Formats: sequence, structure tokens, C-alpha cells
Amino acid sequence: MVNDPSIIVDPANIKVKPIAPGAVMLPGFARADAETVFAAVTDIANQVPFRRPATPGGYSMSVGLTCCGRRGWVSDASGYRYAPRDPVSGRPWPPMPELFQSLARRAAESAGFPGFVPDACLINRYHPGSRMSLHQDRNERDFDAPVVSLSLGLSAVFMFGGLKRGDRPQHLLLQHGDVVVWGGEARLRFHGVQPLKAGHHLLTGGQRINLTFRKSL
Ligand code: MD3
Ligand code: FE
Repeated sequence: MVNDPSIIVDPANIKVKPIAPGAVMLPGFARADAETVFAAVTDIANQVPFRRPATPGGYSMSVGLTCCGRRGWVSDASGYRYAPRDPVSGRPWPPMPELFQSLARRAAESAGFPGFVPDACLINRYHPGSRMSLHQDRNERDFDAPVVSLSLGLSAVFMFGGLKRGDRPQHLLLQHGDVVVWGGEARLRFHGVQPLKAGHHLLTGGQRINLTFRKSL
């Protein structure tokens, strides 16, 4: 990977690696800001704790979720949706830090999506064994806007499927500091995360954190 010929350096000196039509990896894009991002995540989780969302089948996800920004993602008996308040506290979500806005906007721009202004940031926390089964992200209104993901801490194997649930997924390692922009044709592809393997990371300890920046409206 030291001399990966598929990596292009863009005009802002950002490493850009196309992974599929519409999907662009920015390896290590957030590494220099990782400590600040993680501190902000800790601060957000002190206001709205990580909770395990309910699944339609009456179970709960193995991944913990908290949110910041003007809208957050909530799940209950009536389904999944974006909401302007935390349903547990009745309070608005913590504001999205300027750094998050800026990282998401700059990453999207490098991937060919200028003017990306996310209104929601979902923060997923994985412990060993936590996984996310194949799903599509369809709760947003505007599929022309990309989703930007930022990974911190332990690496995970990401599964990137097709437009049909049964399409065989390709596998991709998401590592500390990696940012991926999922737009265009990639936006509605099924995807998931394999069970996290136990390990230790100097910043996050035994966890993986994934932030996704979205335009919900
Ligand atoms: C491709 N999160 O929060 S990030 C999710 O690592 C989610 O926690 C995973 O899937 C995680 O919904 C994967 C990469 C990702 C995020 C959103 C996407 C890939 C995507 C939306 C559309 C297509
Ligand atoms: Fe998803």
C-alpha cells in the first residue's frame, strides 16, 4: 500500500482511492484530527449515551448509537426515522462540531460532491463481536447527497454489496482515520460490517467508532 498506483493525489494534496462507481476512499484523511474527533465523540456520548437501537424483529442491535447535529436517527415500534430530538431526554441532539462539518465537507468535495452540508451525524460504537448486517440506508430524503463515513480505532471488515440483498459483497478493511464517501451509484448499495475482532487501539482501547455524516432532509 506504500506505493498503491490506484491512489491519486488531488489538488488539495488529499489521497483519493476510487473503490467502486460513486465510492471513494480517502485513506487516513482524518488521522491528524483523530484525537480531537474522539474527544468530541466522548463529549457527545456524555450528553446522549450510546444506546443499542431496536430492530424490527424485537431484538436490539449489537452496535451502540448516539447522534449529533440537527437530526438524529431513532428506532422504535413505529420504525426507523430521523428526528430533531433525542426521544429519551426530549432534548435536541448535541450540535455537530465545526470540525465534523468541515471534515465531511472537504472529504465530499475531494470525492466530487462539492457543497455537502450534513445535518445529521450518526456515531456507531463497536465492541468485540458487534456487527451490522447487510442493509441499505434509505431513511434520508435526498439520495443525490452522499454519506461520508469516518472510522476510528480498531479496524473492521466492511461488506460492500450490490443493489440487491443477494449480490455477493466485496470486502474492504476500514482502518483508523479512513474516510469514505458513498455517493452516486454506491449510495443505495447494501452494506454491512463483520463482527469486530478483539484488539487494542491506543486511542479508543477495545472499540471501533464509526461516524457517518448525512443530509437527512
Ligand atoms: C454505503 N455504518 O451507520 S460505514 C450505517 O461502519 C453503517 O458503522 C457502518 O452502515 C459502520 O448505516 C458502515 C460505511 C457506510 C456508511 C453508509 C453508507 C457505507 C455506506 C451508505 C450507503 C452506502
Ligand atoms: Fe449503513
